[in-house]
Amino acid sequence: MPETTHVDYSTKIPNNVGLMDDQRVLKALEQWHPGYIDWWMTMGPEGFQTSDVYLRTAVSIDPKGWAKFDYVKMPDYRWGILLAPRHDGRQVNFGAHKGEPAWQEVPGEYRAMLRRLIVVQGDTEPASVEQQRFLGKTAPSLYDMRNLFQVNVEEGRHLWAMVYLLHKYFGKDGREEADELLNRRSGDDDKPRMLGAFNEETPDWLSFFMFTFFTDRDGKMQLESLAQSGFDPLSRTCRFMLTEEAHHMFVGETGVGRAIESTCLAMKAAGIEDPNDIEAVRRLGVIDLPTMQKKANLHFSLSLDLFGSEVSTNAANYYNSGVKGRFQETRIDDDHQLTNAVYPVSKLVDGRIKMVDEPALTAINMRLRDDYVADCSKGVERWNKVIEKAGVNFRLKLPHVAFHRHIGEFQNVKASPDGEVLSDGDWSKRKDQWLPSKADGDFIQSLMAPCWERGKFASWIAPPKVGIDNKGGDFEYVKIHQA
Ligand code: BYC
Ligand code: FE
Ligand code: FE
Repeated sequence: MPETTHVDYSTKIPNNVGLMDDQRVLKALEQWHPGYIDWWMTMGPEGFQTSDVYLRTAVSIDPKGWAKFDYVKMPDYRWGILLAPRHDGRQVNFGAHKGEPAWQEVPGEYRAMLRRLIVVQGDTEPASVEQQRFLGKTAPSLYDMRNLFQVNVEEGRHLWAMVYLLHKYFGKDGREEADELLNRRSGDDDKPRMLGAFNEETPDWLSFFMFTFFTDRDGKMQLESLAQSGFDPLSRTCRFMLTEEAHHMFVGETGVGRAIESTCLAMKAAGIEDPNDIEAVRRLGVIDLPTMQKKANLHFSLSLDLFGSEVSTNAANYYNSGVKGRFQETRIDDDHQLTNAVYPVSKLVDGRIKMVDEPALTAINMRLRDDYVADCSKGVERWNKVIEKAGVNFRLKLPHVAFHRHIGEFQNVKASPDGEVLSDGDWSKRKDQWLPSKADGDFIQSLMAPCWERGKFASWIAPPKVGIDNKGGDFEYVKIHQA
């Protein structure tokens, strides 16, 4: 069967890539499948594998109406391989090969590079599921629990998307990499996940929402850049992943937004005017706004590290080779080769943070990070609208890009959220004002009691404006049958 917009459900692995006629890859994936299920059962959402969850499953790649909703037990979810439609005549749109037909096979000279990018992308997907595996137990509502599980199964599908590329285009070493993707573990001392942020804990629901807002948004930016790839199968698979990614960021933005709303309403009802009166606010069973700011500081800075170094020859090579482009590459008005162009990069010069022009080719990571920061800012402004509307005098803001960094230009400096360079001593004294302290974590943990009654929401989070799939907030999004 040729590639279609319809998804073939007759094979064990739903797909629109004609797996029926590609027995070699079908067999390889069928062999990988039990290991995946084993991973899902041991590292996936703990305690809910037998529950019925109201999930969306992709049934088509038609942008209008690609998903259907129904109750599914997560281990029975139909993880499929879905690529966006092929565009006839698509070209490599940037770099040294600009104007050549897009590649349907992996160019030999870029094989190692492409494999590396696909493995890094693939590694983040199961990592996030591992990080979130205990959260079901403290879900603030059935609605939120369902959203967590929706994100989890889709990250599982994103792993499948990368594993398909490895099996189909990278032969024996691709199969080995696919196996390794099931062997690494988030936070493990011996076999950690590849990128920093994916070895951190997601200890509570506020972190989960911040993670889906900030870190899934890095996912969006990276997928957008890979969707520009001259390697067409990678481009197409990333394009479809992006349709799912929108929901993940929705979960994050509305999750934090609802927590803010609950806090502001409780403050108003109790007549608390000072948002910094943390003790008084916490006594109301809601999370104070300064603590939300600290969590945002943490997750934003960890996510900035995911863009790599501001100045990177790796990034220049990816771009020049045509394997990884810029955000919305084809909409940018320039030569798409960047032979003589420069781009301003924030750097540490003589102990001061300054903008310095660098060759645009080596500043590709910086540019993507700038696009990311702009996207984050818009979301933060929407949170500020919630605060403003409630009449509370407080504003959230993104910390400076030099704050709390572990990768790139600022990894060896200590800076405040305002971008002031600090001595180690000053940093140690003040860091608990800017990052969640142990006491903050303990307080948030104290609010993380499960709230699983239909239509009920934990005190610290407001109900959503609308439910999922036109259902109300009181719909039974998860029928819990605990194992
Ligand atoms: N942690 O030239 P450099 C998602 C390494 S999230 C550890 O500065 P480069 C999702 C780097 O690998 C999106 N190591 O950076 C979200 C290199 O090592 P080698 C995931 C790091 O290579 C939520 C060395 O440092 N997708 O989808 O230009 C839930 C020098 O690297 C880190 C991608 O990331 C780090 N943070 O860029 C679920 C896209 N940063 O090669 C899913 C694919 C750098 O010297 N990946 N290093 O051994 C890439 O495009 C690039 O690998 C990076 C790094 C952007 C990550
Ligand atoms: Fe993903
Ligand atoms: Fe995601």
